[in-house]
Amino acid sequence: SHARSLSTLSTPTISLPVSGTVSTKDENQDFMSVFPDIVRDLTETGRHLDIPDATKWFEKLLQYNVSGGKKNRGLTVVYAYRMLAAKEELTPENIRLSQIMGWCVEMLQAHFLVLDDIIDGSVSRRGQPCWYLYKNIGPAAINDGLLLEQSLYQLLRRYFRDKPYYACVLELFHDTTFNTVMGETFDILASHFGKKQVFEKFTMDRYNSIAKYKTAYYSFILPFALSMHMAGIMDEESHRQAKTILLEMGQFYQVQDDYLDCFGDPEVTGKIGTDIEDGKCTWLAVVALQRASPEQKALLADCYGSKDPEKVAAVKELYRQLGFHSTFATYEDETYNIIRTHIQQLSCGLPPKLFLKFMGMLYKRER
Ligand code: DMA
Ligand code: MG
Ligand code: MG
Repeated sequence: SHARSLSTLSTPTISLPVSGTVSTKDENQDFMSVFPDIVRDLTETGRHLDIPDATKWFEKLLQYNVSGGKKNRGLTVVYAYRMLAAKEELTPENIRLSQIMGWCVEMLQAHFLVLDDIIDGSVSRRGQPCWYLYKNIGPAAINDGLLLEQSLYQLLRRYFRDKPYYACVLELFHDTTFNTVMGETFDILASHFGKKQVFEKFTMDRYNSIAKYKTAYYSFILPFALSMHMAGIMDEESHRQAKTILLEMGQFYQVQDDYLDCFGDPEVTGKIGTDIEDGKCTWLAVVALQRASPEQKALLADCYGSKDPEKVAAVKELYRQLGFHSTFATYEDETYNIIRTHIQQLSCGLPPKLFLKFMGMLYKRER
């Protein structure tokens, strides 16, 4: 077995992170410096050289979609690995492997985003047009989403097939993808995309399930679980305790995402919100329905899920009237404190400091 005692966890010195990210500038640059090699691995290593147009397209796809985000999910893998692995395991080769694993998570994310933006009819992502709008690719971008997904498995095989944790990691990626896609399904079924309102589905329970499946698994549980496997931490109790906290963090993160969709600054978030237009079951919509008077509910029924800019503005105005700026601020403070308390109650030997660091990064995020 590759399990080892958690009492031997090393505690690296922590330098100050760049604001809004999980890592220091150096760690970020280190991580970025691996990306060109990954692109080369996927596009130049003797494969598909007989179909050069496709290879060229693939390279553009990777450049456009994989490396331009906050990279928090990928950096999480590296950061957590550094903190969890035994000191003697922290060789340059192993750190590099954790960076490649981090890029695999970023590729999974790129794959979801390319497809999610088609589904949601979004226009911008990470400060540039959504990929399906690039050169008017349109629905052909579905194929590109599949390409991004498959490339991560090519990388995993290339770098990890001889590792004892290879099978676990493959299963993790597959299960995570399944959960995320089921989450997108549940999200889509609760939205109405121009159909008549079905507000009965807008409950907090449903909302929490959407956030759990579409966001928490791939954004939080996956990166931590990968680093734990790489560090040889296999015991179920540690994975269970980590998962409980990471689910809470994922839901917290999605509430923020919903708030930023409506009230964030697109210059900072890099994306223009579409949740009201799409009639999404968001945290804002669920809370608004809990509080709305009959007249306000009628306004929502009329305006929510419409592409008409005046109706969208009316919904935002209603959110303001219902006091959403302070409701959200209170939610954010309270939830931040609750999750911190749960982190401090970890009893399996995983270092609370690791999780607290991520909470600090999420709190009051603007992008
Ligand atoms: C995104 O949910 C979920 C996945 C799996 C990408 P979302 O549509 O709220 O995300 P965004 O606001 O980034 O489009
Ligand atoms: Mg979306
Ligand atoms: Mg969103």
